[in-house]
Amino acid sequence: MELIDGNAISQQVLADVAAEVASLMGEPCVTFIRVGEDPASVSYVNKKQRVAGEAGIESRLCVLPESTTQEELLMLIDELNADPGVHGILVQAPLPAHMNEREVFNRVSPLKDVDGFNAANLGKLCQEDPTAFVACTPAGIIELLQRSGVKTQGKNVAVVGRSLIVGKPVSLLLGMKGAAGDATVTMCHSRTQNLAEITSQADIVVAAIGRANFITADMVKEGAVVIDVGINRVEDPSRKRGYRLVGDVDFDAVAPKCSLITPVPGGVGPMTVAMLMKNTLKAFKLSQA
Ligand code: L34
Repeated sequence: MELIDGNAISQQVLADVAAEVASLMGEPCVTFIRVGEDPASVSYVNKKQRVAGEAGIESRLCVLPESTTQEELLMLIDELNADPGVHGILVQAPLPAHMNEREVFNRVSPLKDVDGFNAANLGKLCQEDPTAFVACTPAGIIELLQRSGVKTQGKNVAVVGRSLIVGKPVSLLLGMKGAAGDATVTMCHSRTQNLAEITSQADIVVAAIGRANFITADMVKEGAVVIDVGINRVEDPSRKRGYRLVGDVDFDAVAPKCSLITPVPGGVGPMTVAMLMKNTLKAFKLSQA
């Protein structure tokens, strides 16, 4: 068993981005919108701002109170859409329950949609249009597999989870024509019958269901590649923060069966952040074109 080191691979991606940013005339700028004080969102957005700075990308942060109305949020997005100094816009999810996430994601200009969550970019992704912005976590998973030398062509992949942010787009990407795709993908979810039967036949398992330790050893075949997208907080009084992060995979039991597996933390998470910088660079270049 070998670990896929997401921290190390994300550093490679970021070094490439930083080198290209340094050669540009002008500085790419990404603007984050965070609504409310969800602790995970606070920490992810902070991390994204720190990494942006390291890559030579300017970042701005708009924090809105939990009580913000949908209309107020949409107005802010309209302003940022119209601001030529802002190349990328990211509205951190989850939004408060009174908001309509789909409407919010669709309001971001498709040319500034560095999250790849709006309908135009998802449509382009279906069309296999290379100008599409691809959501950062799915794009990061593809990059991890590529840079770890995992061949996907003709492989059976079980994606567990069907979310807009991970399950659906990563299934599309892995099934797409080309060297990073050409897999046979089964997208599984909470209503799937014989889930263990499907995952045990998979050469590659992508776990994105958001339930701690959901994928157990009996569900994975010997020699499989396992990508754990889960980031679940489990109470742990022995830690400073009072919790620790675990994935959707029962790591200790599953890892010995795998040829390659991503840890949590240090797997997919850092790749999400790195791919955001790559998308921001792409948005900057689009704005200059
Ligand atoms: N709009 N909302 C929008 N875009 C996104 O791409 C996200 N996501 C998800 C939540 N909401 C979003 C993120 O940024 C999840 N996510 C994210 C970002 C970074 C990390 C994990 C999830 C990450 O860096 N994880 C580290 C550990 C961080 C820690 O210690 O808390 C890791 O090593 O996994």
